[in-house]
Amino acid sequence: MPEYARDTIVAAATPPGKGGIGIVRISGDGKVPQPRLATCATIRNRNGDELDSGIALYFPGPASYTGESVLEFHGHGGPVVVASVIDAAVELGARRAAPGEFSKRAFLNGKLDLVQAEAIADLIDSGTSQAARAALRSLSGSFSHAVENLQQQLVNLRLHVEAAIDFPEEEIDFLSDQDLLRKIEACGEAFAKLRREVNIGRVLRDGLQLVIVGKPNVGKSSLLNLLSGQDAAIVTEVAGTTRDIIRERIEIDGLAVELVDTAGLRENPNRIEAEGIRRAREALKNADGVLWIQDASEVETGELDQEIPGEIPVIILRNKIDVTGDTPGPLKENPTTLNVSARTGAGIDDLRETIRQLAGYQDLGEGAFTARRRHVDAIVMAADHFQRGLEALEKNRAGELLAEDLRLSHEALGEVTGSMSSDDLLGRIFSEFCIGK
Ligand SMILES: Nc1nc2c(ncn2[C@@H]2O[C@H](COP(=O)(O)OP(=O)(O)OP(=O)(O)O)[C@@H](O)[C@H]2O)c(=O)[nH]1
Ligand SMILES: [Mg+2]
Repeated sequence: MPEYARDTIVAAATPPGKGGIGIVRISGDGKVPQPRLATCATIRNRNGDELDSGIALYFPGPASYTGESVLEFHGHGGPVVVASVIDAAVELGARRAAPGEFSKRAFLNGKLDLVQAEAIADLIDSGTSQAARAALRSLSGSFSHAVENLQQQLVNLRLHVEAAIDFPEEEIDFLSDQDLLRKIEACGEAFAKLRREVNIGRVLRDGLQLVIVGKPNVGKSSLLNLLSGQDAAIVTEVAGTTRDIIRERIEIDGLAVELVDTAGLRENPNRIEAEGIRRAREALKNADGVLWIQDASEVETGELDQEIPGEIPVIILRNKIDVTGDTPGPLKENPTTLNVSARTGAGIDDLRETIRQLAGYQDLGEGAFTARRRHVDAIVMAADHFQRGLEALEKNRAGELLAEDLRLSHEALGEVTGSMSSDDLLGRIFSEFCIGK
């Protein structure tokens, strides 16, 4: 685990600006009031000049947020007062804390793992009540436990394999070892479950990014406007109206959704439209789902299929059914197809329901926790190593290769909780925190 300089740091723990109270937090060493007792205090600078009066709270380490001794001064919440208290602490030898430095110390002192530290930032940033609840669950360790359980399973599996390799004089047939096969199967299931949960967790944190695509004039911008309840995008009967990417954040039952309206995809566009189409393709790469709008009154040629990356779920919307007279709502599955009208709003409630299902989080109910893309990446990498190990076992009966892949898989999971982490990664994570947290 990386080391850090154990100097004393200071920062305002309350936001800049005016407020009822302003809290200055100091972490390090020093002479202090009675532990965990609100003590009336006057803050003076080195010359004895009075700066503010309020309450001092002392948390002796290691039972504190950072794991070090922490002193908090709760004074008046004005930017000048707070700054003068911080200046006085700096005069006395404290250093101004970098963003997230208190949380980073908490991590380095083993008070929190990385997932929990990130959950603090996510809780502060959460945009919906669902996201806040899920961040709290990550903070309380639900996510970390799931990762650690899987790591433990991988270790058991590896011990099993290595014990077998250690007796090379015996002919080992891994594939007929029922106990081993059971352990492998359990790991595979745990990976599948964790991947599902972490994908949902990422959507809860970042919102579901839905990209609206289709040919020009099919009603993409009309749908964006309808779902967002705003006149966000220009709608005209001219094909090729939208050129820029237009993003609107909406909420469906506590689920944050970012709708992305794009230029209609077609052959031989003019130059401006061509740039819009390039951007539409770019947006598709980061999509969690695609709303593919078709004109119900026209025959769809289906060439858009090639534009949409294979693994992204697609909802096909046959729009303008007010013209064709089709029945609104679900038409078929695989791919999910719905009849709608962006003009009358017919079938739009069914669309909302379909989007909710796409996010999948209601299946998890109270179990959902927040996750970040870096967690998803690490878990996918761990699952890939595991898979590769299994293939080696099946193809070459190579226990050694499996053991090595299990080790790599375990290591990749360690990046999630931070048991394996670099200074670089920590720097990136904590620099996104606010100062004073
Ligand atoms: N009758 C009917 N007309 C619709 C419906 N949805 C959109 N339109 C009309 O279709 C035309 C094109 O709508 P837009 O929302 O601009 O379509 P678009 O797909 O964003 O078009 P581009 O930005 O040019 O690619 C407009 O005249 C809309 O009023 C619908 O459900 N029913
Ligand atoms: Mg448009």
